[in-house]
Amino acid sequence: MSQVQSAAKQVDAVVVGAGFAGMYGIQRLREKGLKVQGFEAGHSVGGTWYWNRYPGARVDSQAYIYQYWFSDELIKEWDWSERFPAQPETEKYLNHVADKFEIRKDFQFETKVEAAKWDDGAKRWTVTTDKGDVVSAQFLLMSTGGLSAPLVPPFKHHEKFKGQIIHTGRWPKEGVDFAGKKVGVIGTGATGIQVVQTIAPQVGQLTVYQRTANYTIPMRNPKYDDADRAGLKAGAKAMHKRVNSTFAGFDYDWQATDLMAMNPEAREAQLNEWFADGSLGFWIGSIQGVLMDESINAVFSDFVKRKIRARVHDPKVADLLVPDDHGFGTRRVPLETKYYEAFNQPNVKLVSVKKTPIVEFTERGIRTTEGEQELDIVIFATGFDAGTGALTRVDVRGEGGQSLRDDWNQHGIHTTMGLQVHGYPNMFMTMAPYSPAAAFCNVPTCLQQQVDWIADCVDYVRKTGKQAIQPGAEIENNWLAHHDEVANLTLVPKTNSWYMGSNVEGKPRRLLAYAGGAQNYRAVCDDLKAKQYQGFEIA
Ligand code: NA7
Repeated sequence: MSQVQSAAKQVDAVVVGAGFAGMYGIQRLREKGLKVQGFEAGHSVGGTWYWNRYPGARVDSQAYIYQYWFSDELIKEWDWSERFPAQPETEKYLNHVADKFEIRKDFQFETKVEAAKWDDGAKRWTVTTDKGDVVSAQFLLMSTGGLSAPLVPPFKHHEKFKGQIIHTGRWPKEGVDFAGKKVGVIGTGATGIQVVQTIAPQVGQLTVYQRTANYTIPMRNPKYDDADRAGLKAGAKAMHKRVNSTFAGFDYDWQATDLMAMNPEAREAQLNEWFADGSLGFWIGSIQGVLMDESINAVFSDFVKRKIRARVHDPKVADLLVPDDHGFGTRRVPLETKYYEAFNQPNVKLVSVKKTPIVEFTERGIRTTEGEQELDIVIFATGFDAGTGALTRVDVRGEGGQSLRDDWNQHGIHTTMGLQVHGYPNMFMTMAPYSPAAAFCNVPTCLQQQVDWIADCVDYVRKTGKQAIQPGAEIENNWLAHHDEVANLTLVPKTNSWYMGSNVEGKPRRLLAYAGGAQNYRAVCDDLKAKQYQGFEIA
């Protein structure tokens, strides 16, 4: 053991991040008898649902599939208020879980992990934090979130602006008063859309800076009554089984409908029926051809464009809000509520930064090629360095002192099923690239599956008296080849978005999420476990 390690606090596993996955990681690893130490930068649990407290933040998955399955008692006692709960409710749920299962006692909050270094001799990780902690652990679980490293584009003279600048992913706990204010929102992804539709009725004046128009689906969000809740709770077991068996971890799945064989009226009626569900079911619960076949995709794209256009009064504004450079569903499809109606308000202005780019920030606001707009507050809804950002912002050093950041920069991002990386023994990840969890999944479904697999793998290593496990180079290369093959069967790589890493300058362009289906991914993971991690190096 090195000197650093002997002086360090000794645990079996360090868990980084107290979001959905990290909390469950603590729970599962404890059950396996491990002594765990969690670290979380926020001052409480929640992860995404702690940081993203911007106005309008809300899940796009139905409440009763956006939860933990490990405790029947928890399912029975927790009452969701509506189909798509807002951020405070999900945060409250996660706090309730943390209290009930005493998750907090194993977490140190307001503490950022700065570095994690693998010791080849001791076969342990040394984890250091910004608070001076040094912890030695056999296993490291990086449950750092797939959408948790905020991106702030380098706008010229950003620092000159005298007003307030806020990134949605770092929203102030005390809230923001918009009354009478001139507000600018940059970005119109799932987040920007939620912000705009929520603050449009509150602000003095709103200017929305849009680069790419997105396809959307109107959210249908009924409140649940006691009878709804009782029914959903009674069906929880079946629902759990169902979400584990579908392509994207939702309760809906691809249908066998032959849309293209229908006459135009029947086709329109079918599309309307899917659309009316008011969920992502129109996208990933319709037909798989929407993601695979250009002509089917064009039918969906045309349908949604017509729906958008019909809601916007000014045809020139509608022209800007209708996507013109990609097909439906090839980037994340946000659910919206009265988003388009916001642009019918006289105090809301849409600026296409494709047509009139942002030149610079000024003391008073933002200057585009069209002129200066005075602003009191600028909201950056500019997204995240998805999949990798939270991992590479920590100085992770694997075998031989290899830096994960440099490794991925030099050799491209590589993982085995988003669970481990060759060269980084005993480091496990959730929501990392090349698993469905990275994007194509109802996140809690895939996170729980990943954490279960990780806990079993760790348990296997311990029970067999071994010290370390990592994927071999061959299995990793095979997974990447399979990942690429499946990705290229879809239309997604044709479009730029965080799915492809193209929102981050210099990031290698490759589909972040495994597109072969969450249920198939689960089967591959189960098979690996059954075959005692064949293809992995266990020492
Ligand atoms: P997204 O989906 O990455 O959206 C970010 C938005 O910010 C998007 O409209 C971007 O335009 C825009 N953006 C980014 N940089 C710039 C610059 N420099 N200038 C103008 N506009 C810019 O992030 P979200 O937070 O909305 O959503 C992330 C996920 O969280 C979401 O998919 C859900 O899964 C939950 P672009 O489209 O790149 O042209």
